Amino acid sequence: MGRTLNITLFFACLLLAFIIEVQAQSTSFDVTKYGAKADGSDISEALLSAWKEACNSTTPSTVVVPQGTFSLIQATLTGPCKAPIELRVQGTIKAPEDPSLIKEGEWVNVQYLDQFTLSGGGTFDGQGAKSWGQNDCAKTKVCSKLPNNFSFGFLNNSIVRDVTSLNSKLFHVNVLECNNITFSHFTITAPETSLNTDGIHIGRSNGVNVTDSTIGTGDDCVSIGDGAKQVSVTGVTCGPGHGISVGSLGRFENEQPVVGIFVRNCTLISTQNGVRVKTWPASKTGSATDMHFDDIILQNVSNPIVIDQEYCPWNQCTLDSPSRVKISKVSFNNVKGSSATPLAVKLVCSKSLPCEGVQIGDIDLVYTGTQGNMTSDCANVEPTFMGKQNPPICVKNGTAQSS
Ligand SMILES: *[C@@H]1O[C@H](CO)[C@@H](O)[C@H](O)[C@H]1NC(C)=O
Ligand SMILES: *[C@@H]1O[C@H](CO)[C@@H](O)[C@H](O)[C@H]1NC(C)=O
Ligand SMILES: *[C@@H]1O[C@H](CO)[C@@H](O)[C@H](O)[C@H]1NC(C)=O
Ligand SMILES: *[C@@H]1O[C@H](CO)[C@@H](O)[C@H](O)[C@H]1NC(C)=O
Ligand SMILES: *[C@@H]1O[C@H](CO)[C@@H](O)[C@H](O)[C@H]1NC(C)=O
Ligand SMILES: *[C@@H]1O[C@H](CO)[C@@H](O)[C@H](O)[C@H]1NC(C)=O
Ligand SMILES: *[C@@H]1O[C@H](CO)[C@@H](O)[C@H](O)[C@H]1NC(C)=O
Ligand SMILES: *[C@@H]1O[C@H](CO)[C@@H](O)[C@H](O)[C@H]1NC(C)=O
Ligand SMILES: CC(=O)N[C@H]1CO[C@H](CO)[C@@H](O)[C@@H]1O
Repeated sequence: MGRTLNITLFFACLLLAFIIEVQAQSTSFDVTKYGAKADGSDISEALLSAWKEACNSTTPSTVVVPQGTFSLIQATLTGPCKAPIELRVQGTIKAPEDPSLIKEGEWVNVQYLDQFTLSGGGTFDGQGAKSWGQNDCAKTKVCSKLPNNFSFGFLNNSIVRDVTSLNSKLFHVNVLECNNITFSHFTITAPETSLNTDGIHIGRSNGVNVTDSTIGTGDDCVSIGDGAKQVSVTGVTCGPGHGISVGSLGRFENEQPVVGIFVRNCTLISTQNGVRVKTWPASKTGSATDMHFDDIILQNVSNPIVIDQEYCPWNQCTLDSPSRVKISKVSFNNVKGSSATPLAVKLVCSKSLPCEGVQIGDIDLVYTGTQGNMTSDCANVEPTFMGKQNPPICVKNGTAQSS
């Protein structure tokens, strides 16, 4: 009996040792062995060669960009690969200053992979400062084709951690058609004046977590587009920028529903909005449901809590007909901090499809300015209330207003 156990134990240990050995044996592919030099010359080819060999490896592999500053014109890293693959960036990778050099789509494209990891503590520098000047597409509707920093497309079970994205030319990160992807300890930095540099944009994906990250940018911190399902944003600090947004929705035909958005324990500092759901008026049909905003701290935020179904920046649309995007099951709970404008809460829903199942829990805001008392603006919504609200929300008398 004891002997059998011993033998079993022996084999178990052997197996464990073997597993540990295999895991540790991630084969390393260093780009400098493929001709990459930290001297300003383009490493596109070296990176691609290292990637192709790593991707063909039948055991887990790691492509390493070591310490140093490397120049990269463009990279498209495509799978499927034969085993899990990691891109470990320890140094800094710089984009060309001139955006016209980036020919096909995004600057760094990672696509069609299962078990991909991006890590290493390094920095991707989009060198966007020059592009922002050229890009006034928010105002003019004419969006020049500037590249995003990153596109993560068609990835399953993947992780992006411990990297920094600096000064992207357009969106920092575009997440499209991914299943189970986590961004953790991810840092995004760009100035408030950089137009349309959304931090992380998530669309048509199922299972996206953004945790313990810091995002400062000129547009939305995290924006959640159509077809986003089961998205968790936790422990994220935003600012400057436009806050955490679902939408805008309803602008295009055949948008997929948004389902299951959980924004928890986030801090927004000096952002234009706090937590927001926005849809276009006179819109195409769509829906957004099961969206929850809990434990949010706001400092000097201009519009702390927003549902806006008349979202129409720069007068690009008419307000004649209402939004046809149905919003339901939304909750705001334990939201506290300071509002930089007196209109602290705006819940303006569609006349043709009023919001349903809106729950308001504890809201504790203070207005830091001098233009009167804090107010709320409500339309086509009848929230249920729990706990305490300051300002009072959707009450016709008292300090709050309703339109
Ligand atoms: C991929 O690896 C196999 C061995 O596992 C090798 O025979 C083949 O040539 C490699 N293909 C490429 C494109 O490197
Ligand atoms: C990702 O998962 C989807 C859904 O299961 C599957 O269709 C697709 O082939 C997977 N992609 C990769 C690269 O494994
Ligand atoms: C995503 O993760 C869930 C839970 O771990 C798993 O059941 C599902 O198969 C994963 N999706 C893909 C496409 O791998
Ligand atoms: C995201 O976080 C939630 C809650 O912490 C967890 O249930 C889920 O499995 C996570 N998804 C991924 C893709 O890691
Ligand atoms: C909330 O997020 C902060 C980071 O902003 C983190 O330090 C803290 O542990 C988180 N708290 C909980 C309860 O998750
Ligand atoms: C408040 O936020 C605005 C941006 O909306 C910023 O310009 C201003 O400096 C901030 N004030 C403080 C005291 O942080
Ligand atoms: C602000 O609220 C206080 C107390 O509710 C009220 O006395 C005062 O008139 C209000 N001020 C303005 C400008 O509405
Ligand atoms: C609300 O105010 C209006 C006039 O401003 C008044 O007629 C009405 O009785 C008030 N309702 C309540 C519930 O105080
Ligand atoms: C150059 C390019 O492909 N830009 C795309 C970046 O991502 C945005 C949003 O997903 C697209 O609208 C652009 O076409």
